[in-house]
Amino acid sequence: DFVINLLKHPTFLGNTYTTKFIDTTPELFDFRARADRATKILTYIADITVNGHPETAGRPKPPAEARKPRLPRLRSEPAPGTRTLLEAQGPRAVADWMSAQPQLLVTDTTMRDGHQSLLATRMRSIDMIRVAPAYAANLPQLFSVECWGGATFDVAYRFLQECPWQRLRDLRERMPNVMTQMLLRASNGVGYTNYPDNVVQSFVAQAAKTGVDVFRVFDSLNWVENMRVAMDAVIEANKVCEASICYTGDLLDPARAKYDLKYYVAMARELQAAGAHVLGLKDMAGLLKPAAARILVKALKEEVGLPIHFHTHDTSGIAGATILAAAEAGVDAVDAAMDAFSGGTSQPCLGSIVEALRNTERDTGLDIGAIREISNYWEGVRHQYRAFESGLEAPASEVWLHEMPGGQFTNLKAQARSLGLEDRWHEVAQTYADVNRMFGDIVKVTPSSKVVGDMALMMVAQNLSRAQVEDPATDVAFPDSVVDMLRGNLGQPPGGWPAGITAKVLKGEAPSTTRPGKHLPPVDLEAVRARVSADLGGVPIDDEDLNGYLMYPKVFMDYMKRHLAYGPVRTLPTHAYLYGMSPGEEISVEIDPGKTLEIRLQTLGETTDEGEAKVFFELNGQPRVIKVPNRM
Ligand code: BTN
Ligand code: 3PY
Ligand code: ZN
Repeated sequence: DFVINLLKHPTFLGNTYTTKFIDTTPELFDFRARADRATKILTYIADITVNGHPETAGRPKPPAEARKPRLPRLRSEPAPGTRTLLEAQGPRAVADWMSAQPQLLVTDTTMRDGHQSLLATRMRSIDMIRVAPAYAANLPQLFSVECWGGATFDVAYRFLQECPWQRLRDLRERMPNVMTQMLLRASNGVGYTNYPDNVVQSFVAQAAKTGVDVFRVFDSLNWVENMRVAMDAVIEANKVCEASICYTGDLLDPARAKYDLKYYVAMARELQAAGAHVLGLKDMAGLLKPAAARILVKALKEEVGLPIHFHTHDTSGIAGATILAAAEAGVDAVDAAMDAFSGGTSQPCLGSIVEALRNTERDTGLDIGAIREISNYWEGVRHQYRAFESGLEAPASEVWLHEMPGGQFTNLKAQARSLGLEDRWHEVAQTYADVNRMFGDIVKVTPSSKVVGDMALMMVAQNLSRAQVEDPATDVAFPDSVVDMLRGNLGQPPGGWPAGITAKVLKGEAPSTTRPGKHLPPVDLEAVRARVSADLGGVPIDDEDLNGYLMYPKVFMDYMKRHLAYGPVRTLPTHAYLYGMSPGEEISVEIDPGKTLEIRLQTLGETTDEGEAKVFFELNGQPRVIKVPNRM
């Protein structure tokens, strides 16, 4: 029957989301798998209408007027842009073109880091796809649109019940002239652990094929050795390899000598030698100060000669100043988020950067009117996700204490809240800094940042100080992620792992110091494909699915099982997806190109003694009744 209780299971912002009920009751899906797609979608709407979406329960609601963000009008046919150049002349030509431009080139991060950093990565594909033609038509001078990778891959399957590959395909089709960009965690792919080399290679090849043009590749410990497999795969695919230095520490602070100018220049040279087309300068926490940016950008330009693409976060509130300083020092491209998705833990404000540089040597040439229209659309979109706002109210210089990446900050705060540690947040921040020093002062970015966060939360929860943790006489149960990292499974930081803490965590086991991918046996891709297909009752598994499974086996399987039950829910408007419908409301749902469902919710019926609620719809003018369990 219909008594499926997925909505009752706990969902967390972290990686602990499970769908046990599905796993333990697979036969429930046989019934729904046979239902047609319209029935599946109606069932989803009915269920959300009656029971609410688990992720919005108890969270603030969007304002009533926020249902229909207004799309900009298309000003012209898409003019040739960076993608046109890449397709015609290849990635080296793109890099040379970048270096030759006087204007500051701009990447819009709204569709990836913007919502990853402000809305826990919850933006749905439909909200991106609808506005993509406006980017192509009205902002063809953008360097790129960052719209894929990082946490978006996992969250799409896990929380949004949609296929990340389809998002990419749809965006690519609607933005044929501007380069798409993704964030790739090198050997960690878009996951939290090192994958076998052939999995990384397969993933990159598929991403290139489906539609990624620029790959920003980084390693969470700045270990170039661990970046080569991913970089080579990008180069092999003839796409732009933007190999990145992660910025940490403080260039101007003699007490943080580990990450000094020499360190960054040497790493940049290594990346250049490894074949990078563009040098990424990835300041994931927003730590680079304006004066340091001037020195660093100038040195990298002089010593390396690759075009430089600068990425930062505005957690401190002064990242805009750093961008302007970097622009003065000759940086070639910068990241910014559309105004409505900027500031705070996200990127600095795109429109304001454009205005600040207008009529200067670095004038971006972007149309501010077009930016405002697109940002107004994003403003309406953001309102719909009010349930996922972090409530961060002001800039915080504390970022220079803890050095948390913008994408981790709100997540860790939510994790702290779920552990009852919210009122001890400043202790968490201090402990995060202590843990960093205990691990030898490392780069903190996914996944190394998650390890530091896990350790810090554990210490605050158990009232453990760094001294106690390091004391061989105190017994400490270290989080699995810490054991894994000190075993060498994320790779090596500059200078290696500190011997004392490593010995204590590993209890004498010898750590590995070689590249993890060297020991991981290759995966038999076709065998995996056959097994996954069989486990799903013979559903065909295409290359995109296979690569999704390889990154996140369990998340992918759970997604597929829900997909068989609920159909293409990605096509629902966001308000209906998150809140269901109200009596009298009508929506259009394009489940396939040209195949549109007109759905009207008539009334909500009573709940029977068996606990089933009847929901009365009109589907393309025909009455339909759907029964769902009332769990409220
Ligand atoms: C999530 O839980 O965050 C995403 C999965 C949504 C599952 C949907 S919610 C409505 C429908 N009824 C269920 O019991 N599960 C699906
Ligand atoms: C990610 O890896 O998702 C990041 O955003 C790192 O900055
Ligand atoms: Zn970022």
